[in-house]
Amino acid sequence: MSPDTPQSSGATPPEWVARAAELTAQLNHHSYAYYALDQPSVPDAEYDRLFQQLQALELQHPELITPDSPTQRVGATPLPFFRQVTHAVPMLSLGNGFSDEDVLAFGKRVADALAAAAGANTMDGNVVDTASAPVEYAADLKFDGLAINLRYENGLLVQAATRGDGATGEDVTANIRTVRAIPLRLRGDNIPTLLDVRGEVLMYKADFARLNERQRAAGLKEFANPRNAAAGSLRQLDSRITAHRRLRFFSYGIGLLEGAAMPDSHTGLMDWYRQLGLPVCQERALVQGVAGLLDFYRDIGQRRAELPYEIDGVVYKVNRFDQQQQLGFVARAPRYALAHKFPAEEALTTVLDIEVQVGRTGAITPVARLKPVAVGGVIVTNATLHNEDEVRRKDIRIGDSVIVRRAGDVIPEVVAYVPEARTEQVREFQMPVACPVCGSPIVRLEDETIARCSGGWIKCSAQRKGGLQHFVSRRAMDVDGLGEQLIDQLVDKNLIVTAADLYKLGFVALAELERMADKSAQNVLAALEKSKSTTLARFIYALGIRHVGEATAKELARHFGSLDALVDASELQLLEVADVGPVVAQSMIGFFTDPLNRELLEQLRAAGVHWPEHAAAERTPMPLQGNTFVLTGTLPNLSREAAQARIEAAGGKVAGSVSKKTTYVVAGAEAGSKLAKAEELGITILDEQKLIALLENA
Ligand code: I6G
Repeated sequence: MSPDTPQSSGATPPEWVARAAELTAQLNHHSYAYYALDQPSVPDAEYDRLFQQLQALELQHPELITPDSPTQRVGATPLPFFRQVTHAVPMLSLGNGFSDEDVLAFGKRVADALAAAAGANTMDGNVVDTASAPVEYAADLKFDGLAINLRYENGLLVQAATRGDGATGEDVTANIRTVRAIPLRLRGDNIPTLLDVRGEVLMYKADFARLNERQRAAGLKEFANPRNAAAGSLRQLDSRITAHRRLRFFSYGIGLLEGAAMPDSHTGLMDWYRQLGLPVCQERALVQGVAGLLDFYRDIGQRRAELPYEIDGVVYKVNRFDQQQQLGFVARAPRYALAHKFPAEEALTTVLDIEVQVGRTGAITPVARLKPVAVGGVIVTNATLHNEDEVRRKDIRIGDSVIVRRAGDVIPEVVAYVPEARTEQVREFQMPVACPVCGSPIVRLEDETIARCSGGWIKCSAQRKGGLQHFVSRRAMDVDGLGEQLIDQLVDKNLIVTAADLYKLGFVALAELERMADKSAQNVLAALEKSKSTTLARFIYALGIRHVGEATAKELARHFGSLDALVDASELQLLEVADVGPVVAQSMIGFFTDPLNRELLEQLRAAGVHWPEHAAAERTPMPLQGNTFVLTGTLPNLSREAAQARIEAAGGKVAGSVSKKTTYVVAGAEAGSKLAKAEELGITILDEQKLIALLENA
């Protein structure tokens, strides 16, 4: 009988004991490779297959079950409450810094204190030169998660506790055991008899998005951010729920240690943790002096949005433990460490009103007017509420206290209201029945979430302005210097109605606009002239046809080769294009059969807008057609634009985010969350060399 297929119970055959041990070792190794080394060793399906084999063996022979068996992560029964745990060594908090000056002051305090300590140790007691060698610091990320203490006895995880007030926390062992990133048994030979590992439990952004998707589908409340989701998951009395929440863990500190030698530095400790199989974040650096700290802060700040998890700053620690000891503590924070915070990406403020904005396609977007608040270093006064359903789902009302979020370059959004702060005075938002700009009825089709102004661009100046802004935008006709305020003035003064009118503008009309110097007017005219020489793809995209984004426009240009062929295409011909489905095809037919749009095309061509054309029949075969690429990180030789151009020239598409539809992810140096997601989805990853080989062999 094969040990893979247990058939009967009774005395445990020795080969099954061996097989269970082997499966446990294999599964633990795969988890270690995935979470601690960040190098998945098998696809998820293979892990699941081995896991099921072990489960089957253990079911047949429960005596095979060991406390570190991967099958024993999830407990069967919910806890009645969390027990209190007193930390053997208090869990500290860190002093915070918010500016370069704070870091300089920290660096000076450290250098002075170390110099004084060195002086006290010299025979004559004179303070040594503080400016001699710069202090060596370990710089790490400050994760936006929850601090945890993991206790290992003789290598076995026996307890996990939250930080609580630093002295006493809650026993969350059952939940922590479900976190696959946390080893149930330490690896290697140098196993201490007792070790308290300090670190942070967190949720990756992609896992958070998936969790909220599931919550939404199940009609459950969504979590405001990954930190809340991680906290909510860890504070479950039923560990079976935690097990479905994909939490992660990074180690960064130590409490009690017995039965093994203490490393002599923070970086030494992190290296030892990695050998023990504990996950340690690799986005860290050993730097010299304050200049090194600030470089690290700036580098991480630039890449923050790309990281797969949220951080709220970076942490600096004097690297050598003997120096840490010399520096000691002030209040309950170590004098040898500093948390250098990034400007918060979330802030609390009040909704003063909810108004609606009209977009270029007539889409009506509710926008919260906010009491001004600093978020991510910028003062925010408006935040999008996306659509009417979102306002209802999040139950945001006028007068509410709300959490506002602004991450990277994205438009600020209202995340949630604060229930405890809600008063009787709040008012519900009412979707207007008429467009606030042109007065046309607002309509919402049955199967659409978006309500729209029915005025179209002829009646509605908001749609006109939006359409014109899109027409001149960088990825469309790329007219430099023609910004939102200029377009607003030109439309409001009735100087332009359609995009073709832009090319009829003269110097006098432009120079008479507010805040428009003669030189700027000349520049705008020159930019308009330059924009006349364009590509068919840009031109199609610039028209702002609903559902025709940049990628579809490129596909259409490639497929039809000329504007006339596209304008005259039937629905069936349009459907032949890779990117085009019935909705897009209908939208294009609607656009091109409208006589006003036909006239616009003629006027634009008459104004001199032109592009190279080729006959549809001349199209070359497209070897990478149907393949979607995502580019992440910096490639050694090819710029992002060059890589994209070569992929597209071979018929491939380049998308901005990784999904199940992605065929390849091209990863360069410092690739971030996209690479992690690709690995998670099992998508083929190419480096520059492999990409070039693929292009050349295509
Ligand atoms: O949030 C943290 C990130 C990294 C830390 C931390 C750390 O050390 C590298 N260290 C401590 C002591 C605390 N938080 C409280």
